Formats: sequence, structure tokens, C-alpha cells
Amino acid sequence: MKAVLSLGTNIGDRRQNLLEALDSLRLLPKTELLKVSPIYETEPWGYKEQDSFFNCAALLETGLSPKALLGACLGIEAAMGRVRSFKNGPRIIDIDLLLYEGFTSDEEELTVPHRFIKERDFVLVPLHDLFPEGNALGYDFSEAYAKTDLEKLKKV
Ligand code: PH2
Ligand code: MG
Ligand code: MG
Repeated sequence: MKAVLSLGTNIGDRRQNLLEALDSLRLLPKTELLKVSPIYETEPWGYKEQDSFFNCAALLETGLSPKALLGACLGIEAAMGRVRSFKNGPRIIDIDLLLYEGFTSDEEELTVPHRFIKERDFVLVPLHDLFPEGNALGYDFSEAYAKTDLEKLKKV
């Protein structure tokens, strides 16, 4: 099945953190990294008093279930030393499951499609790089993408 992830970091060597997380994703069983978006420097969303983020999105082909993939992402975060401080606070790496082919869920720990895709330019812009037609695995984000403020993201 195809799945789309969003990656973000604002602590330490941000580019290196994204590359390390992508390398770990490549090593997951039954999983192939099909495509990675450019990396953007983005303003913090939600909690403003912190350093800017580096963000990207990735398209995978995976035989892992949505729950197993989520668990694998949390495992990579933990292995990279992520410590959870407060909601929307600084993080060495965050790997969120945005979309999973043929799957939706409202569960608290696993909401798919991800709750905030359409509110976050740092998600919409890399997603549009992966799916320039504005539709990702059946999820139409073209209207939300049209409202993004491209000035606020910088390709790095
Ligand atoms: N992640 C958050 C909260 N705010 N802001 C940016 N720019 N990028 C993020 O990845 C991000 C955020 C919570 O996951
Ligand atoms: Mg997140
Ligand atoms: Mg997360």
C-alpha cells in the first residue's frame, strides 16, 4: 500500500535529522521510499516562540499496516532521541502519518487522514511537490493548497 508521511525538526542539525529519519525509513521491512519532496524551512506553527523548522514529505510503498507503520515512525523518533516536552513544542524529529491508501481512522492515536493537513502550509507545500495534481491517494487538497502562502516557506 502507498502511504504519505510528513517529517519535521527544529533542533540541532535539521537537514541531517531529516536525512537520518529518511534513511531509517528506507530500512523498514516491506517498505520502499518512492519519493521525497524538497526540504523547506518553515515558520513554527501552533507555538511560535521556537526556532524555525525544516519540513519535507515522503511517499512510501509499504506492506506494513497503518498501525505498524505508525509504530515504526514512533520507534525511529525514539531512536533519534526525541523527548516530548509540550504540544507543538521543539522536537529533534517528528514523523507523522498523513495518508494511507484505502484507510481512514478517527482514533485519537491514529487519525488518518491526519487532522491538520489543510491547515498547515508546511504540510501542503511538500505534499503538492509529491502530488502536483492536488490529489494524494484520493485525498483532494487542491483548494487548501491554493490558499497557501508560498512566501513563508523557503526551499533549503
Ligand atoms: N510541527 C508541529 C507544530 N508546529 N511547525 C512547523 N513549521 N513545522 C512542523 O513540523 C511543526 C510545526 C507539531 O507536530
Ligand atoms: Mg506533527
Ligand atoms: Mg507526531
